[in-house]
Amino acid sequence: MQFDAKDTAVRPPVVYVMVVVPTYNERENIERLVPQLLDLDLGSQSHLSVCVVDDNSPDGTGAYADQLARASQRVSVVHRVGKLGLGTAYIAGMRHAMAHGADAVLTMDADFSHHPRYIPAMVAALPNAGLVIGSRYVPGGKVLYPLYRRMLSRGANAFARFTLGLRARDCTAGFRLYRRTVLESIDLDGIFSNGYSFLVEMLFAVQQCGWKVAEVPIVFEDRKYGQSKISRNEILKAVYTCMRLLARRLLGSQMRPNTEIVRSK
Ligand SMILES: Nc1nc2c(ncn2[C@@H]2O[C@H](COP(=O)(O)OP(=O)(O)OP(=O)(O)O)[C@@H](O)[C@H]2O)c(=O)[nH]1
Ligand SMILES: [Mg+2]
Repeated sequence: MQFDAKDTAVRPPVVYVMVVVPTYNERENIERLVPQLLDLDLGSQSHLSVCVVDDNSPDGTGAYADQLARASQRVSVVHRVGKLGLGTAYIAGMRHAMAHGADAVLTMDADFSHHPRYIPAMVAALPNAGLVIGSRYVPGGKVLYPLYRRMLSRGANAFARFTLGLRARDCTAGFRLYRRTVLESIDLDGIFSNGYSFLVEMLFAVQQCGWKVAEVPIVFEDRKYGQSKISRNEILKAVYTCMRLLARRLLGSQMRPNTEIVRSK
C-alpha cells in the first residue's frame, strides 16, 4: 500500500479504545458479549479491543475468556486470585489497558445491562469530554428494572449528587469511557472505595480535576443470565464513601492531579 505522508498528516489519529469487563461468574454472558464487542463498527478512526478481568470465577469464566483470547489477539484476560471487589477489578483493567497503549478505557458490566449498541455513540462523544457516561438519567435514557431497584438507584444518585455536588445526572453508572489522560491525572492508588461506590469516588475525582463529563442516553435492562453480585452492605458502603468524600470537600482538600493536565472545559 502506498504511504502518503501528506495525506495522513491531515487525518485525525486512530483512537485505541480498550473495553474493560470485570467478571465474576459471567460465563454465559461473556460468551455472547465479547463477539458482539469485536463486531462493533466504530469507523476507521477507532480501534477496539477487550480485556476481561476475572476473579477466579467458580463457573469457569476465566478459562473461557482465555479461549477467547487464544482465538483473537484483540482479547486479553487479567486473572486475579479470588473475588477481590469491583473497584480494584476496574483499576486492574485500567492499568492493563494503559500498559497496552490504550488512548481510552471503556468500562462496562458483562451482563448486557450495558448494551454494546451504545458504544459507538459514546466513542463519538469523546472528543468533547474527558469522561463519557452511558447514562440512564438524561433525556432518552431509561431503566427497565423492578421498582425497588429503580428507587435504590435513584436514591443513591440523588444522595451522591447532593452531598458531593456532582453535576452528572447518572453518578453510579459503570458504563463509562475515560480518556487516558483523565486516568493519568487521577491518583488511582488513592481511591479508597472498592465496591460499587468506587464509581462515585472516581466521578468525584474526575470532577475535582476539572474534566468535562458528557452523558449519552442508554436504556438499562435487567440481566437475563447469571446473578447479581450487589449486596445490601454496598448501600452502607456507599453512604460511608459519600460522607468521607464530603468531609474532604468541606475541608477543601482537592485531589491532586499527579500529572500536568490539559483541562477540557
Ligand atoms: N472481577 C470482578 N468482577 C465483579 C465483582 N463483582 C461484580 N463483578 C462484575 O461487575 C459487573 C457488575 O456486577 P453486577 O452483579 O451485574 O452488579 P449490578 O449490575 O449492580 O447488579 P444487577 O443489575 O443486579 O446485575 C458484572 O460484570 C460482574 O460480574 C468482583 O468482585 N470482581
Ligand atoms: Mg448488572
